[in-house]
Amino acid sequence: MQDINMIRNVAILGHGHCGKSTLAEAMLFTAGKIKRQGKIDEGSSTMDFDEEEIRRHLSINTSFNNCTWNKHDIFLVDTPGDDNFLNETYQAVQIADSAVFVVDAVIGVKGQTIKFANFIVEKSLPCLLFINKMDRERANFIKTIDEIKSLLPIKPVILHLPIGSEADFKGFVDLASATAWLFENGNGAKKIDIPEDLVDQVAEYREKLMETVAEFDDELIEKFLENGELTDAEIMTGLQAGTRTGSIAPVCVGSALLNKGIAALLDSINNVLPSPVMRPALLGSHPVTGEMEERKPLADEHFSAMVFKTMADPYAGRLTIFRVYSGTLSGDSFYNASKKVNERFGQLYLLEGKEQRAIDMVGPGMIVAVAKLKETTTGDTICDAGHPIIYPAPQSFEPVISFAVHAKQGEEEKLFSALTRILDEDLTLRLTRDQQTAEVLLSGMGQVHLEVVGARMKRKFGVEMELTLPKIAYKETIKGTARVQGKHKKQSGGRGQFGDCTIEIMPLAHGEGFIFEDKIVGGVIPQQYRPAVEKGIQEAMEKGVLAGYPVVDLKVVLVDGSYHTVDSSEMAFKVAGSLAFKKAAQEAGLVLLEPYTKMTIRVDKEHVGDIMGDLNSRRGKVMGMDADATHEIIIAQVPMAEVQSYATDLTAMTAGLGIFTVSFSHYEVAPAHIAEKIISANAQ
Ligand SMILES: Nc1nc2c(ncn2[C@@H]2O[C@H](COP(=O)(O)OP(=O)(O)OP(=O)(O)O)[C@@H](O)[C@H]2O)c(=O)[nH]1
Ligand SMILES: [Mg+2]
Repeated sequence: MQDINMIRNVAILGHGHCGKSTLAEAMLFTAGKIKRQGKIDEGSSTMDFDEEEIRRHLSINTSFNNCTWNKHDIFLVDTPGDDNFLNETYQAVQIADSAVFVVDAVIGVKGQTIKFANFIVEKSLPCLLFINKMDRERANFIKTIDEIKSLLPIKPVILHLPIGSEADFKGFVDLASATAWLFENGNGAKKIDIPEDLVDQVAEYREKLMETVAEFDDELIEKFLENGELTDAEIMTGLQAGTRTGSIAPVCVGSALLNKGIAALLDSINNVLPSPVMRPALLGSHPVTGEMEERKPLADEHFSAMVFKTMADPYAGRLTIFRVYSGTLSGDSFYNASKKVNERFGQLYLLEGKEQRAIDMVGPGMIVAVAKLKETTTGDTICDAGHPIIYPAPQSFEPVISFAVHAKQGEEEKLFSALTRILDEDLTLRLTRDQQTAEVLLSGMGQVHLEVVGARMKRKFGVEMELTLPKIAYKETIKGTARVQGKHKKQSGGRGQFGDCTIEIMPLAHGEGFIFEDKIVGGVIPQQYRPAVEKGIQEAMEKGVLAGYPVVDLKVVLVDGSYHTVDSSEMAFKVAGSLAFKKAAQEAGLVLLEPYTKMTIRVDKEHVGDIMGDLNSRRGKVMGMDADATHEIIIAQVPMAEVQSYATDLTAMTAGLGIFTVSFSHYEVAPAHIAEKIISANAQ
């Protein structure tokens, strides 16, 4: 078991396409873990190995790898930057000890950048900033730093100052040691004198660095105020203290694609970011007594770990991935405190891109996989049987978009069994059945998310699914009251049919359903036929009168009728009931009810006006406003029909910054012009 002080567990985060996977690749290559630096654009990346990732040139799943740099074991967690896979990123933030936050020097800070920076702050993750793509045209280091300062809840402090930019990006000055480095072919760098034209700037930024880091240590601040200087070692002490408390984020620079600045970044990971031991002890509860307990991130603590991901591996079967928080695990079983069972396991693995490496023992800070567990699922705490503990499961996002799923003829069963297995892997997917429309709905984080699920099922299980916008479950109800006679009479030779009933109908409050009251006196309709009347009414209600949607929330009173000793039958009374109902509903007047969703939309102040205006144009009603530390939260009720593509629309309106949740709220009468459209569409 290696020294835990030498472990770094780092999530790589940042805006979509900013170069996270390329950076992971460059780090693995620089550290000698891989022989060749693969490329996203050539589909040869170690971290984006999934077929869909290769096809789409983006990360879909969090992927894992590790390398050794200067005797430190660095565990890398490469997260997706696209909103469709937001939950993967969110889970990663919850199990990492620190982050490398990548910002693209060309596009700077965008909505999504802010969103991920908020994750880091929310979870108190110490982080380094890496300004990437310095080699690209229009790369602008200082502008990017200014944007970070003004837009992100992270305080940057420049550690590496670039030498040159765009095609001329050739090195950096390490401000902590006041040394300049020129990139060489391969991954090395050569020490040079600080270029003439940078001398003043270096002095200025080094002074800023000292001033900033001195704050985090009483001794340092005293020394700095007295001497106006700190030694290199003192700068490092202050830098570590400030970074590990999340107060500052040291800035490194480079080009992941050209493998420039990567060795220096790895050095900074080792020198500045915390080991698992430096992270706070984790709090959980005893599964039986419920009492709070804590586990220190030490090897000689009782074993505890959090299962944060489950995935289907084509070779290894179901892989369960967990992060160890305390103690060590070897042998062949652990206790699953969440499920209250002992579970046996086989080989322990480290995940290395698409490959797995067998290991014998694991300890704090490590991200580990085991295959083919029976009981354990995502969110479970696994631990030492003698010292059980349950940690709060990582938080997940709720799905925000739903599509109707259709199978190919005859493949329904195959499709749904495949979907069930995919659901096991992906906690942001939901499969539900809409009772009214009889459609099966697949809900997820975005359209691309669901398309990827489709592609994955086709590849893994050889089954195809088609997704369509779901039908909206409108309903109908009545406005007034009516008293109507329904008579069904047929005489065509032989035995005829005769049923006759008079009903009164009246509206009930929303959500009250259907009430049937039998007020027949003197047996004008014999007892045995009366349930048939009710049945006929209910069938007519289900079929709808106005536009084919079920009629709800009304009361029917059966008040009168007549019968024929020979020709009456249950069937005839059912028809009479149905006729009476249709006529009565029309007389009472019908309206269309439409489903409303409840939405909470979290955006920055700047976008609140736009979002409100847009909600208004979607016939939404703002029910209230709230705010958290950094954002405004709009709570609204909006017709379901108006927000079927809200995930895409909100991303467009807020440049990716907005987050929302959506759930069913209630039914409301649709305005006449909307109802007319729906009715005429259904009449065609
Ligand atoms: N010029 C240049 N291009 C880069 C650099 N780093 C990444 N790229 C390119 O940027 C694109 C996106 O790179 P990825 O590594 O997939 O970015 P990512 O952040 O992992 O993307 P997602 O995981 O999809 O969010 C690819 O075309 C890379 O080749 C860089 O330092 N310089
Ligand atoms: Mg990626």
